[in-house]
Amino acid sequence: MADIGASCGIVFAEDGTVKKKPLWSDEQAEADAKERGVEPRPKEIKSEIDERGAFIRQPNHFRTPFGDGEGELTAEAGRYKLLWAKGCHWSNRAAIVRELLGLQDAISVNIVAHSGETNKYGWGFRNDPNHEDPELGVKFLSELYKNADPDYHGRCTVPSFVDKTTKKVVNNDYHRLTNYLEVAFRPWQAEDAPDLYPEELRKEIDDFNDWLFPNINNAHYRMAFCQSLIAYKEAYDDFYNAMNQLEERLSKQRFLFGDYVTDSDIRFYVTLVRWDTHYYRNLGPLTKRVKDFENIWGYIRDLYVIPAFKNNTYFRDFSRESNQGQLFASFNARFVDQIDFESIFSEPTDRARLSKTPEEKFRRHTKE
Ligand SMILES: N[C@@H](CCC(=O)N[C@@H](CS)C(=O)NCC(=O)O)C(=O)O
Repeated sequence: MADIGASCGIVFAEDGTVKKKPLWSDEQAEADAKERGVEPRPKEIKSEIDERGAFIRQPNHFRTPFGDGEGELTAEAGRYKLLWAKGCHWSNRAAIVRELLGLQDAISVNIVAHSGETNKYGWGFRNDPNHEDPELGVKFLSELYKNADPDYHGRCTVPSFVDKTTKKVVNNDYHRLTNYLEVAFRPWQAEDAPDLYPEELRKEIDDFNDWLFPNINNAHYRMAFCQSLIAYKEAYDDFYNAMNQLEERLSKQRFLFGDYVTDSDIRFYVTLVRWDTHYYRNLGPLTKRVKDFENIWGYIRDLYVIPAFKNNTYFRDFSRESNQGQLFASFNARFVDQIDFESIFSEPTDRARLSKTPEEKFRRHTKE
């Protein structure tokens, strides 16, 4: 694993010690933004709240699919770059899938982080020399959105799939992005790449993912951004009802669709690993930790130890918090470096007993 540059601007060595602190002060970010005509990021608690105080997420703006149809994007090796952020589970999905499928040579990658100290201008290339993506020559993610649509005024979000030839975001549709990597980018996958989206299961997986989105994936945001207790309670109940159902489902089978990891498992995993470590801080008292769901907790560990999952799960980066000067510093602000996340999540599980192929977590494509 290379340097794990934190979105808070600190870079940690493998052993957790601080190596260096790249500076991107607010003053510098302000000057960079001015030079590039970049506007401040809009705030979701202003523009994405309905009359009941509930959080209504902005729609994804760039949704042209990858495929062979007219007007569709052409899958190609060497042309696209995936931009994602360590804290962001929407984009973490694509980072895991890219690696699971062996698409590292076909699709390049970079990790964005807060611009300046206060992120006034949204995601930027904080961890790169001169705060500039070396392949794209931009400092802020919003430059790539503006290149693609000068009239775009929403939040500029990850995942962003960027065409390096035009320096435009071509797709930010996290609902489908992993499916494009799984299907349209099949020719560039590793020879023994797993089949995460088997053809005969696609309808079932899509339906399941549509259910997972409001009840699990977006539940934290519904709870954390909402501005009324009624909306909070709705999201809270949806989350725990869904967790109870999934706990039951995973008592009988190793993964969500049986013996092999599918696209849905990645979507569930990226939300779950952030719950007890990161999300809980913005929520009120909780019924249960994720760790208290016996089957789900074993299931997360079974996934975590797969290298593509582990390599793209940056616990310390997304759990870190600094709240100096306040009377009570948060638990994570005080203890994040003393928590051995990696060991906790690597504790052995007995989940293999549920599978007819205990040694194999993936269904492989049949040879054509
Ligand atoms: N594209 C979706 C979801 C992706 C998303 O919200 N990503 C977050 C990180 S988890 C992001 O990039 N936020 C940047 C910002 O709001 O400035 C949206 O527009 O709501």
